[in-house]
Amino acid sequence: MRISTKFAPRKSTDGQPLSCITETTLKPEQMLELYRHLKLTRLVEERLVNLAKQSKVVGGVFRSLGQEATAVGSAYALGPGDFITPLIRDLGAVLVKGIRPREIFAQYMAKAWGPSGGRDLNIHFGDMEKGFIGPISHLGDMIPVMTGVLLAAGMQKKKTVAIAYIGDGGMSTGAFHEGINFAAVQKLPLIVIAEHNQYAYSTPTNLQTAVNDLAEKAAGYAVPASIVDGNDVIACYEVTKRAAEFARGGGGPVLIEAKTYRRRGHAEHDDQRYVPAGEIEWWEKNNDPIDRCERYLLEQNVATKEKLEEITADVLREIEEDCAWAESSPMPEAEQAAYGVFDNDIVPPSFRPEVLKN
Ligand SMILES: Cc1ncc(C[n+]2csc(CCOP(=O)(O)OP(=O)(O)O)c2C)c(N)n1
Repeated sequence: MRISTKFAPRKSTDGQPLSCITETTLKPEQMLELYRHLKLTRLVEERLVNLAKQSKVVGGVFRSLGQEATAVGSAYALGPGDFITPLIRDLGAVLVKGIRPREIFAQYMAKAWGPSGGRDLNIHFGDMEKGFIGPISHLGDMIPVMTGVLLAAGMQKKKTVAIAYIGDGGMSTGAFHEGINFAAVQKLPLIVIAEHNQYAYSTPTNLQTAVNDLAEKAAGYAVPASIVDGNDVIACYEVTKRAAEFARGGGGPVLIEAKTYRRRGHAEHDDQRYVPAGEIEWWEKNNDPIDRCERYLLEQNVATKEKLEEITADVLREIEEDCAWAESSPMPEAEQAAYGVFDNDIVPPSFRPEVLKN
């Protein structure tokens, strides 16, 4: 089965860092929206790191530094009724789906007003109305879960498309293979975004799978595959948009391998001593998704430097406001702990997290 490389990383001829592909149907205002989401993702994560250093975060902080474009560009290609199930590395997709930074801050701090009311952490929550299925595991299990969601949607005659994100490590688990096989047999409209970010915790990809391109695995299930430059937000959008049209039209699942790089460790506690010297610095200097998007917007006269600064200032204002809101939330009361664990409907209104009350 052929792997499409139409949106795969291009080689730079002049040694200059690349910007983004120019073949796009996106309008200038949509490109600026993508840029805003990229900045929001990075700066929300930076704020989370600061909160962790102040001992305000419960549990680890997981970053998508250097690979934000994969989550943002792909999620942006979905319609409002479509679903995602993200990994901890896909905060960008969660924000694109309309989750507010205040929810993320409150959730990471295990506050009573967070979406899970302090019962779980980071992005371990969901929002069915916004099409966000909370992850139960990073390692493959969400592929069969999303397959079930799509099976149910099909039975209800809905034209729903869904993205399940998976890492290079997660793709070596049994759950991944069972899930994609079932989706292929049932011709379900599932888009699997395989984030090839080079490391699974501390294990480099070549030590846990023998294929060079994760896209090769799709052939085992007769699933069409594409390789995309995961650091080009426009390419990620375009390749996912095509996959969504194909899947919605009855073509069945699609696998997209996004070539990218994880610049931080598995979580902030990880000192990355297993990474060869100079590797992270190379990616930071030559292949940062936000730098590339900025260059593109300036080259294509979509925005001026001042406009981009204005967007960043607005993002920072939102973060400031939302972080203050989350910090002002109380911690959950002990007697609330058992409510909502199995069924949100039985949570008395006064016990519901502030963000879920309206
Ligand atoms: C059964 C199980 N074993 C181990 C872990 C710990 N764990 C969480 S993510 C992860 C590595 C995932 O790597 P990859 O799929 O490449 O995704 P990435 O973190 O690079 O985005 C590990 C070992 C877990 N959550 N569940």
